Amino acid sequence: MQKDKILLTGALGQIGSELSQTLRDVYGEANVVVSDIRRPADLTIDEVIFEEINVLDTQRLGEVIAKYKITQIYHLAAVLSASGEQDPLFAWQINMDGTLNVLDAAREFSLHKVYFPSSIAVFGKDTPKHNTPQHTIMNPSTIYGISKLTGERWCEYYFRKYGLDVRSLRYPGIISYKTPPGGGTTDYAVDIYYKAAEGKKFECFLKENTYLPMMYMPDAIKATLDIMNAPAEKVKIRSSYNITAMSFSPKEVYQTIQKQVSDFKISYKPDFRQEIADSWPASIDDSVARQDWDWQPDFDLSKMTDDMLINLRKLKEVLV
Ligand code: AKB
Repeated sequence: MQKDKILLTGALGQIGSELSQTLRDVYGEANVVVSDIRRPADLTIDEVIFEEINVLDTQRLGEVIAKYKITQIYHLAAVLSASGEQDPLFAWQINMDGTLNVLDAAREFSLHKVYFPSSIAVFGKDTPKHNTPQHTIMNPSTIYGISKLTGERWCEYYFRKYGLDVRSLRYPGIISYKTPPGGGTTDYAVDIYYKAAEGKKFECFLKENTYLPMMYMPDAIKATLDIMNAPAEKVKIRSSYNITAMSFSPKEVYQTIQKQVSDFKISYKPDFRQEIADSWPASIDDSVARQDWDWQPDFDLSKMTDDMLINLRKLKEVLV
């Protein structure tokens, strides 16, 4: 049997940085090609196979697929919700044209599988806010949400029309101590831990009672590998699956951190991201993913907080 060769686009982002390491551990370093729009200055060449790819450049994408005989793509390159609102046309181009270029290349080169990350941003103000079901009214209001929902529709279309094995998850906010997120509405939930570990005050850009669905990075990586490795007949939804692990507000995560960092201080200064957060679900029903391919998260808010603070403190000691 041919060994899988994996290409990640947008691999230097929050999820890509950790997912690429896990994929390299699982599939072997020689079988994972990491790509992003620019090569990072601090990359040691022998460690990682890195290729510069702008996902808008179809020729370059094809060259890399052919060069390494790629069989699977994890297409992570995207502009997130808050950044997308600053330059909607650019976000649309990267998120939409980039996705279509990847789907089309996957068809042209007969790839085995494609992974497309979607988001809770596909839901909007008309969506039921609590325990948002798998199938419901969507109507997203951000360009990020609109592009992710359209991407989901294209994924299902490519599956039905061309038999392309596309799999996808609607990520909630992802929290990690390794790589910071960039340009999202849920980014506060990462930053708050960094500030607490650094002994600094935290100013939150969302109101204290804004509940959003969230997940710790190890669960996000586990969910991604679980769906990609599930037998094809178990993956019944070919647009994208709801997944979640917890739901909390800024006040609740602050209070959980404060149990360990008693002098930690927070203040609130909501900005344009409040409107985005208000249009998203407060909590998600992921029972379909649990039923279809046995999805089950390991971390809740308190377990994640313990792990985040332990690791951020260790990192701080290393840096001091
Ligand atoms: C964002 O906030 O834009 C992302 C997401 C929920 O997809 N973290």
